[in-house]
Amino acid sequence: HYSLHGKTVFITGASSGIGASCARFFADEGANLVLTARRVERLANLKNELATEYPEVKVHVAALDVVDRDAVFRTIAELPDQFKNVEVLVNNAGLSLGLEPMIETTPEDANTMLDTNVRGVFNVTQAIVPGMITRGAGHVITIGSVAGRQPYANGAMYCASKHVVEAMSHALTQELVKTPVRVTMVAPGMVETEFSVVRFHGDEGKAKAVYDGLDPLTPDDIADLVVFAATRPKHVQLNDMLVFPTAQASVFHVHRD
Ligand code: NDP
Ligand code: 8X3
Repeated sequence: HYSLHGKTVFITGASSGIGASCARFFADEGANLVLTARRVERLANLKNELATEYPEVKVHVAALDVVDRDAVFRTIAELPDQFKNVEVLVNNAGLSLGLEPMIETTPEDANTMLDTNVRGVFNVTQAIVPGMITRGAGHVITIGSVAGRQPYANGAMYCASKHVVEAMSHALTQELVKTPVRVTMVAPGMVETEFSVVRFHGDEGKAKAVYDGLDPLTPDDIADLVVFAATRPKHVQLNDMLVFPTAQASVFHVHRD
C-alpha cells in the first residue's frame, strides 16, 4: 500500500460528480488537494466541507478552464509552495453535449467537446508531467469512457473525443515507461452524475431517464477505484480499467428492470 499522506493530488473538474468524489476519497487518504474547475464557488463549498471532516488536509482551490492553455500553465506555475510537487494528477474534467446524429451536431458543441476532453487533457498533462519526471514520482490518472472504446450512434463527437483521450493515455504509458511515473486509464460505463444533465443542456427529466430501471455506478464507485490505483505499491501500474454497472455489458447492452 502506497501512502498518499501529505502528498499533493491535482484534480480537474472537481466541482461535480466523479471529480468531487475523488476529492473526498483522496482527503480520506490524508492527501493534500488542488481542486480546479470553472465553477469556483462550488469548489469553495467543497473545501469548507472537507475542512470540517478532514481538518489536517490542506486544500487549494483554483478557478480553471482546462481549455485555456495559458491559464493552465499559469495556475500550475503559481501553486503555493506546499502544493507545487503534484504527485497525482486526475484528468477528470470533461463533458458531452447533445445526443443526436453527427450531421445534426452543432459545430459549437463539437468544438467544446473536443476542446475540453482532448485539448484540456493535453494542456494539463503537459503542464504537470515534466515536474513529475524531474521529481522522479508521479501518477497520471485519466478518466476516459466506454465511449472511448465503442462508438455509438448520436455520440460521434463525444466518442471521438474519448477515443483520443484513450490514445493519449496509452501513448503516455509508453513514453513514461523509462520513468517512475505511473499512468492509469479509467473507462467507466454509466455513472449517475451531472453528466447527462449537461449532455441534455439542463433537461433534468431526460437526464434521469438515462438511468431508469438500473442501478448505475455512483461517482464514489469511480473515486474508490481511482484511489485504489493511486495507492498500489510503486512498482504496480494499474494501467487500464473498464468499469460497468452490473446491469451493463457494453455501450449497446444495458439491462433494465
Ligand atoms: P459532471 O458533469 O458531474 O462533472 C464534470 C466536471 O467537469 C465538472 O466538475 C465540470 O466543472 C468539469 N468541466 C467541464 N468543462 C470544464 C472545463 N472547460 N474546464 C474545467 N473543468 C471543466 O460529470 P462526470 O463527473 O460524470 O464527468 C467526469 C468525467 O467522467 C468526464 O470526463 C466524463 O466524460 C467522464 N465519464 C462520465 C461518465 C458518466 O456516465 N457520468 C462515464 C464515463 C466517463 P465546471 O463546469 O465547474 O468547470
Ligand atoms: C459516459 C458514458 O455511455 O454515455 O462516458 O458514453 S456514455
